[in-house]
Amino acid sequence: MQLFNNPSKQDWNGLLQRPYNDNTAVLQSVQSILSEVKQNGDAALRSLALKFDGAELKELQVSASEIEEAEVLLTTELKQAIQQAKENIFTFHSFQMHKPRSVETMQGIECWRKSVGIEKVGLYIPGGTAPLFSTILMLGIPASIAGCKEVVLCSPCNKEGKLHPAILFTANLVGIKKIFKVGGAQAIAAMAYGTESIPAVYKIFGPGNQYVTAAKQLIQVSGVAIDMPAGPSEVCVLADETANPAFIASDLLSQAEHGVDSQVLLVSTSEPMVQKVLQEVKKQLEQLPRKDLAQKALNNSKAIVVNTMDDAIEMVNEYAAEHLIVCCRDAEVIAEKISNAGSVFIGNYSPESVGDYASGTNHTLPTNAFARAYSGVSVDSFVKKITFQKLSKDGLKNIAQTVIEMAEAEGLKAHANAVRVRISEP
Ligand code: HSO
Ligand code: ZN
Repeated sequence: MQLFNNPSKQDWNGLLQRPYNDNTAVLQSVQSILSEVKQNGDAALRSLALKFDGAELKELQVSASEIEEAEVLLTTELKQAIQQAKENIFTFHSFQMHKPRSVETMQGIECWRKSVGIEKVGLYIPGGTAPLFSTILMLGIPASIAGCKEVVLCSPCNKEGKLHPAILFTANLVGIKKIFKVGGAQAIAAMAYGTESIPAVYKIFGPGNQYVTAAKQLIQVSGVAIDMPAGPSEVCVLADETANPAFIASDLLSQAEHGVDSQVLLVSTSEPMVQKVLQEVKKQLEQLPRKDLAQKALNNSKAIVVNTMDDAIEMVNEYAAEHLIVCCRDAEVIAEKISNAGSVFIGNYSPESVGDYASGTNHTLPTNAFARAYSGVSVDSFVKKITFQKLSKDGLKNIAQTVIEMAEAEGLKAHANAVRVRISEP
């Protein structure tokens, strides 16, 4: 980690930049995969599974017996942990559902808005170096609370044509019936266009590598929505001299172990604290099985010391982290001043990993400074909101002049007439 001491404000912008990633080459190769799947459907998926996953697949869909087998392969402790996480995530997300409330804007004019679940959604769960079955909880639970009727899950299989048992167990636990052994850009294409066995969906969710991300970017032109623009995962820790260096180091490392392109930032008002954290990072890193990955991520990471807490807060708001951990005196007061972040973890006993797995909040969050304008995934992401209105004859009379006046001023006579014909009715 590189240390920066009191950089001038002019340099902040440069310091806080995420590394630029030119993905034009990726977009091109992904485009050809999308066309292949669009044209050849399941046959394309089978040949791509052979090419990229080394698997020869008869059936793309996971069978009921494979799900049963998966359950036996997991320890009781892991199943209980997943169950506990499910309950907490369910509790937190069910609070996001609200009954429609109707309002009378003028006498006789009633308006309301109702959330309706997106009928068909697709979830992408990466395989790769770590099978992120926790993401199934984060997407599958809000989808079911929202009332999505069809939930499709795609994830890449191994050479034996199998998905990780924890993926199958978790998907089954949250009621996902259609699970397919398809990964990468081809999975996104399949869920966007539909194939003989994979239904087309209206919105696609989930993290993935640069191919998956590029595919999600491209399929939007066909009218399929996506959860949010994605970039590598990141954490920012804001710490003063009261923080615990070992705790902070563990948080920085839990982000760094995700992948070589993970982003880690430490902002502090105390240089001695930063020095202690850097020592601790070295020490703890040695114990990690994924230390090579984590080390690479740390090489691109920064620790910045600033003079005042006000500057520190301004800096973390400018960075707009996916995860922000506040380890400071009066952490709660500081957290109130945060205007840009995906999810905030307050105080010394709120590590990011509890939010990653089990406290209840969602871990699908905006990266790459998108937290300035985007929210993380929630039940809202799985619904669209439809507005309704009902006017009585008197209600229409009450608003008639307003509408006629405006319609005529816009030169739209037919609009005015739609009101006139009704109020002039005997
Ligand atoms: N930190 C990741 C989520 C995750 N962590 C899954 C562990 N498993 C992105 O928020
Ligand atoms: Zn994580």
